[in-house]
Amino acid sequence: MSRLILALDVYEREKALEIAECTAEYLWAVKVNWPLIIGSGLGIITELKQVTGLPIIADLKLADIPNTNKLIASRVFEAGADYIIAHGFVGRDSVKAVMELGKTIMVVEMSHPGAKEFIQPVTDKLIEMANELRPFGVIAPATRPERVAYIRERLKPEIKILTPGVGAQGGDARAVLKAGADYIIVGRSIYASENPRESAKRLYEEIEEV
Ligand code: OMP
Repeated sequence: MSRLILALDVYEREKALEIAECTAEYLWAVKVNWPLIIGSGLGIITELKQVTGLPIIADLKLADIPNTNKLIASRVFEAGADYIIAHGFVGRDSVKAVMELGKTIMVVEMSHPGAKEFIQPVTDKLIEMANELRPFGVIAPATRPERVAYIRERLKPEIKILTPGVGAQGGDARAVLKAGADYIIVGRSIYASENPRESAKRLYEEIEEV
């Protein structure tokens, strides 16, 4: 099974469906973020599921009070999302509100340089929270394989690690999988390349034997 997740951060419905369809063979899942939802509406989740037959991850990075998280998550799961990404720093009640409705992925550390300011200092606490709540998985930075190894050592083995930051943000796919990631999340290196299908295939082959 593939360990590649496509971050489909385009606005346009047709473009999104076309890229998803031609890369699906090399993917484990498709991740939908705000740009696509803003550009094409929530129905794109349903359509992507039909076209690819793959799990859909709704990357909303929910970070609100439990009731608002619940109001948002219920509609997004209804639209066909298989997983929702939620922030952990808002507290366990907010994460639980999403987990009660469906499979959840919790952010424990982010991939951009600014993540060092506020998120990385509390990663240990977020790992503890994840170990207690047992979400499907956590988000950790492909840009810092040493942090992925650190998180893997402390996280319950059944909790998956999904890592964005490969390619456009500088992360190396093989290095982060060797450090303990279960999946890599890749956006621009696939959807903004000349040939998205070829780029997805190359990445798929690159990580096949890691
Ligand atoms: P590229 O940098 O274009 O490969 O896209 C990365 C994708 O992963 C985007 O959809 C980001 O919003 C997302 N992402 C990060 O880049 N860093 C994080 O720390 C967390 C995420 C995420 O939750 O997926």
